[in-house]
Amino acid sequence: MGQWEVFLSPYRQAVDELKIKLKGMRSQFGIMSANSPIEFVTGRVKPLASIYDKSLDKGIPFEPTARLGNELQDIAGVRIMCQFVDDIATVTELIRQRNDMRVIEEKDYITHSKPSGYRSHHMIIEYPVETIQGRIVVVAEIQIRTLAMNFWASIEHSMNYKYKGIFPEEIKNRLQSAAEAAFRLDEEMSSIRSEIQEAQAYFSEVKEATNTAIHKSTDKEERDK
Ligand code: 0O2
Ligand code: 0O2
Repeated sequence: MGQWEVFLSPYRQAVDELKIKLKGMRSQFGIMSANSPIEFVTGRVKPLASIYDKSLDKGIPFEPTARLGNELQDIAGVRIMCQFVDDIATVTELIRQRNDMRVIEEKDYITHSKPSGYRSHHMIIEYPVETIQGRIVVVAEIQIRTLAMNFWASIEHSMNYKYKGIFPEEIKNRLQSAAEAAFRLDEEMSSIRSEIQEAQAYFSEVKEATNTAIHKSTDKEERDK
């Protein structure tokens, strides 16, 4: 196994474990028949080419060392998507209260959006992974954002590839106004939150009742055969 594979292996384990744990929070809300503040969770280990670019930007030697792991805080990254802006505070509080990770820094790009228009709440955590060589504490980044913020960030991220971060003025302005439009959408959705959640609860009750009815009728058919 190459040096980079050995270096990245605890980060891969951290991403896999964090995804399971955060998705687990979502199912726990489901079991309690409560609306989940988590809509979905994704995660990735930063590709080597991006680690290379970022280490160059930050002036850190591109070597698989503890320094690189501590200074590039998003080698392990998970992203939590929420339906409503208020859910972000609920999720951050749930993460702060956990005993299996330690929050070392938070960046509130929701109150203070980036000049690009980017909004998200970032939490930098220390997360211990148990390996055959003992415990390794890795630094990981959790990004928490609404579906609308995620939509904007995904589009802007892919355009960044095309323009390599240097957008023509017109595109830059349009992206900034699109970010504001996404935020207004979040505010509109928040204002009808209770109606939306009632409809969602009704929808899942109907779905569950239909599933139960289908199970009962197929079980009966099986028995009658
Ligand atoms: P399910 O069956 O959709 O409920 P993975 O290893 O597959 O769990 P990975 O490799 O990070 O995760 O995949 P990806 O594509 O990043 O997506 C992770 C989860 O986010 C998957 O759900 C996707 O279905 C879900 N997802 C991605 N985009 C959207 C979206 O726009 N809306 C919603 N609601 N979900 C999305 P699960 O949990 O793996 O399984
Ligand atoms: P990718 O491709 O998403 O993995 P700093 O605090 O400035 O020293 P850093 O790590 O640059 O360090 O911090 P920042 O800006 O808090 O978080 C970086 C990550 O946030 C980025 O990762 C993006 O995922 C996201 N992000 C930050 N600003 C923007 C933005 O303007 N647009 C979009 N789409 N995403 C943003 P990377 O490294 O870009 O990589």
